[in-house]
Amino acid sequence: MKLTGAEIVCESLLREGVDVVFGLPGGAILPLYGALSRYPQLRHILVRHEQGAAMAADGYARATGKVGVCVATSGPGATNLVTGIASAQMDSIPIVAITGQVPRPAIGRDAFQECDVTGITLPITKHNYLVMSAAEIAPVIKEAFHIARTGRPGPVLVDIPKDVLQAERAEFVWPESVNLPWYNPPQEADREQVARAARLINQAQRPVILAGHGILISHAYQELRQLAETAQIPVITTLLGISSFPTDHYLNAGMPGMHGMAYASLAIDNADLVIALGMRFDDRVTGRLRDFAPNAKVVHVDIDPSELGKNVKANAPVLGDLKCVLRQLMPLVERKVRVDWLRQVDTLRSEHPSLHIRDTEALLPQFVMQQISQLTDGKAIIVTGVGQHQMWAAQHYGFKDPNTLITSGGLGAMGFEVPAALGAKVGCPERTVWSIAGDGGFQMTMCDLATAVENHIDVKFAILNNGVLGMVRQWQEFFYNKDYCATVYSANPDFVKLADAFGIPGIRVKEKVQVAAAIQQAMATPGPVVVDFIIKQDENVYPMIPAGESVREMMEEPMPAELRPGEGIR
Ligand SMILES: Cc1ncc(C[n+]2csc(CCOP(=O)(O)OP(=O)(O)O)c2C)c(N)n1
Repeated sequence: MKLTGAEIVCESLLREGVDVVFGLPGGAILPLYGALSRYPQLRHILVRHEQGAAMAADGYARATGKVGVCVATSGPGATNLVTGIASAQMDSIPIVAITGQVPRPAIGRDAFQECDVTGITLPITKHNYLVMSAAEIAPVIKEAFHIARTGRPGPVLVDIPKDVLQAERAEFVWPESVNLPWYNPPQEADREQVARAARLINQAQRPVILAGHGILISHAYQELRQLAETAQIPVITTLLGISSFPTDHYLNAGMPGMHGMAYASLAIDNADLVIALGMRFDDRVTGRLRDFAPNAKVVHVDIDPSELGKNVKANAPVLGDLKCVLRQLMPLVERKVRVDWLRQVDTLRSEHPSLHIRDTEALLPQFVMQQISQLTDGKAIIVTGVGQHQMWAAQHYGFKDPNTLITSGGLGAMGFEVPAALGAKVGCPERTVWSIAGDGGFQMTMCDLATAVENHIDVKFAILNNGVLGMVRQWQEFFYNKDYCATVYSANPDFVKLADAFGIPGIRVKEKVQVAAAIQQAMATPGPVVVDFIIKQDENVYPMIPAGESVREMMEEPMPAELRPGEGIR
């Protein structure tokens, strides 16, 4: 029996195991919505802005490990997806975006709501397609999912003209396999490359592991732990690598870089070997490249050949899937006891207590994060926006399980926290999900509170409300002579009343003593809840390595009296 293009899309999504799509309709994509209503197995979650659809698909993908799907109409619908797609590309997240396009005869005529979305998204997708016949839809969708989820994952966009969705019928044939001779993501690594890496690891006196997002993507947590424990190597996790190694493990040496723990950056500075696993030497990690890990040789394992040597030249580059490579590597790695080096890292940790929270009356955001961590036992999924709160969440939440920090690391897109949290909760309904927002980012996508209410998505929305674009304010304080131009939000809405307007509870917290009770109340209340924490406005994130500088220029918070040797104890 012949099906319409729209029906073929639905059948194909079902074959790919899709059970939920995030989207918002419009003219060019309407035929797909006409078909969707006949496919109740495909749950459609109607967002309030297409950026939310892309980011929800991203959150869903990160939380579940499956491909997230978003749908938008042509023109403005498609362009509204762009920030979410770019974020997914930077962070290697598998999503498939399906967009409607104007009918084939109208393409290239500046038709109403026409835009060249394959052109626009070419540099921010792993691959994209303009599908010009109904017969191509099934093979294209099969390929799109395959490309999105394999190798280094990433977003794939499928643009389908309205008449292909609606008017054309074709036989639905689900291909048995994909035929992509040009696309062969590596699995096992070359044995000589692995042997060279093993030799460097065995020879090293002061090695550190820099664990990135690749550990999570390739499910290599056990292998990472085995390597670290066997060779007694401290594990430093990048922002996107957080939760790939338990925070409370004795070998966890924190997060490096611009707002990482001082001891992590200093450990890299002292190391004689950096073992970089599935990370890309982002500038927020390395600072000034010529001063990064000045005494270290480098082993770099990655699945993407373009990452090897891109920012940091490796003495032992290894191309392959991390899980496979670590399994190849382990039999070659010698068991070690490294008393001196681990003691040195411990000394750095006690001399640079980056995670100490000052004992003050003021409501500090670090304290709020620490309380959320304790009251969720480190087992919630934490979805952040971008800014100071993102760094406080990364620093002060004690992540126990893999894939539990969801954040826009590469693109750094404010507004990610609300929709991505919705996607995470839809994907993992059994888990507690906290969205951690700044008052700035929250206002970018808070319209999707309605999506939470309408679809009964039980996310707890914390706002670390400082009344400013905090991270930018901090840069102005440090680097722009305290010229606070355009960073003060003097007319924020009342977020408790706002929650009420959406029909959900809102709790305001102004005092330290109210924090724990508010968190508990939010978690005891079924359904979405907003908690507005009014935090100290001018609190800064420490440590800070200024952009383009090195660990030598790191700004640390002055050591509090209670931690100074010989002081504080009377
Ligand atoms: C979409 C977008 N626009 C601008 C920025 C630049 N930016 C980075 S952090 C930040 C401030 C964030 O403010 P808020 O969400 O209130 O969080 P806070 O830093 O106060 O915790 C801005 C404007 C960005 N990252 N993303």
